[in-house]
Amino acid sequence: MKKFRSLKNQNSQSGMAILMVLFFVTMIFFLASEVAYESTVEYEFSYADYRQLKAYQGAKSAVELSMFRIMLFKQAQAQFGSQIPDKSMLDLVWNFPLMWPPQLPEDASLVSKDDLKSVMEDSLQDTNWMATISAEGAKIDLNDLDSPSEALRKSVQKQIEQLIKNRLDQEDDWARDNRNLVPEEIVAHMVDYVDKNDESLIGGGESSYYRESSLDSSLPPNRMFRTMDELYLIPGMDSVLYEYLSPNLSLYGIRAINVNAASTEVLKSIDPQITDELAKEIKNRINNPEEGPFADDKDFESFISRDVDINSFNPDKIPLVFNEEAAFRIEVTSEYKSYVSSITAITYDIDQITKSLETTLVTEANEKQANNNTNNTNNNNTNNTKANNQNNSQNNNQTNNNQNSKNTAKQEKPRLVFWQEN
Ligand SMILES: [Ca+2]
Repeated sequence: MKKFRSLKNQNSQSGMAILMVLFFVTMIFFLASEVAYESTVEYEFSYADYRQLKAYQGAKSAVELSMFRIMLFKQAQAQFGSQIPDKSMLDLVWNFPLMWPPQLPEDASLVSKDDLKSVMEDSLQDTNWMATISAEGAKIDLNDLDSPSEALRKSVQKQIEQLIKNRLDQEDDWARDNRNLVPEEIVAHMVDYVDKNDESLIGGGESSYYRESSLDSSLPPNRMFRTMDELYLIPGMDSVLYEYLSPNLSLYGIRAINVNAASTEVLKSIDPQITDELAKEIKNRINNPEEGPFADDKDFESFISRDVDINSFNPDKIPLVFNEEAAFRIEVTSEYKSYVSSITAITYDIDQITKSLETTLVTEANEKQANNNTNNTNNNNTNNTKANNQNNSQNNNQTNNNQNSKNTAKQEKPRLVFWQEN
């Protein structure tokens, strides 16, 4: 009986042990599957992060490469600019779009294809990207509405007015919907937005035009535009006008217009004498490989003189430049396993732009001085000669300065003034 009881005890103990083992095994399976699930989820998440990061790093390296191309262009311009008959040849260093992996034309030789293959095999770059560089100086700088140069201030004002007038002429439906729109008034609000005073150009206090806006107490801010979207705050602005204006405007202009890179709309805004047809001819001439971009203002004027009265051309004295691009917009889109990253960056040659503005201001001061001299006329010819001599020597100094700056090779990386990631 005692033996039977101990056997029964033994049985129940081993039953308990089996239960315990089963319990632990189940627990371990449960924990293991949980951990496995957690790690799969974490792996998926980190793999997604990894792919996004790869796409982003691809975009960043494409921006670096684009900045390197701009630096090479500046160096080549400083070193060989004066020796090359056609300076625009150097533009090829920056202006063709670059993509990775590189695409060879169909008829490329087998050797080039093999070379490319071996380069790609050696490369650590496994993202696909496309990088374009465009001339930011081909756009009208909105912040020049408050430029220290009166000529530049007035000319930019006139240019934006002309842009809006051209739009009204071209788009009948839009003009019908906006028949009360006065281009001069909208541009006056833009000037009020940036100039330091509180008196509107079209009369009354500036803030009275912002009464309906919920931000009225702080508007206009009397400072430079910080983002293009601030244009939406301007009274009279709508999305149609914004979409039309913004591609032709910039916040990082070069205090002049680069004619060789300007859009049709910007060309037409220089002078109403430039029609759609003439703007098209100008673009054709620039893109024609046999003739190429305009070398200087003489070349440009002789080309347009067939259709335009040169004596009355560019009445607002908009500073025009031809081979002096100093601000570049870099746009990059990179892709890695369906993850996409885009970066827009703008580089700015502050020295060159400062010099360009300085030249405009000196010319303006000289012209004012010359006008004063003419008004004071003949009774003091000696003074006139003296003043003219002074002006000439100032001009000479200016020219020397410009030449010195051209001779100094730009070794440093271009300066970034704008960076946007998407
Ligand atoms: Ca103001």
